[in-house]
Amino acid sequence: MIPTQIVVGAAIVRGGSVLAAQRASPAHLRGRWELPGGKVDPGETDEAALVRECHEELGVRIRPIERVGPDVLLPVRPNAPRALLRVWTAELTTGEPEALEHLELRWLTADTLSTVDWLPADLPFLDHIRSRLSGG
Ligand code: DCM
Repeated sequence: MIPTQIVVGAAIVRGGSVLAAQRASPAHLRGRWELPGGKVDPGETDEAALVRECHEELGVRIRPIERVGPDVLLPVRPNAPRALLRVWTAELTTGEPEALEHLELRWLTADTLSTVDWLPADLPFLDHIRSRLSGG
């Protein structure tokens, strides 16, 4: 059986905003926006991967709060395993996010959440995130 690669994303919420990050690479994703995160390593829990990826990409410590939305199938790439995106809301515990691996970071409110060009796999999570930003 071919294993499924799990990819995790963090909806880091502060006040009424969520942090969006603009990808630098690979070339076909450059300029698109995502919830920061990445691949879960073998033997690693989803939450540990979320904490590790946010430290590597943003230089901060976060605390995952709760899973939001479904498992979303990532677009299939040639010769790549099936991959699913899972998202958690999270809060910052230490540090101020820096774009260590991204082109730009932006704090988006419920009203501005749809103003950036999100990766397609992140789109199904936006309504869940918006309702939390609106206090729902
Ligand atoms: N990915 C995504 N949305 C996210 C995070 C990642 O669609 N919020 C995708 C982009 C890559 C794959 O998952 O195709 C692995 O991400 P990374 O390259 O960051 O490890």
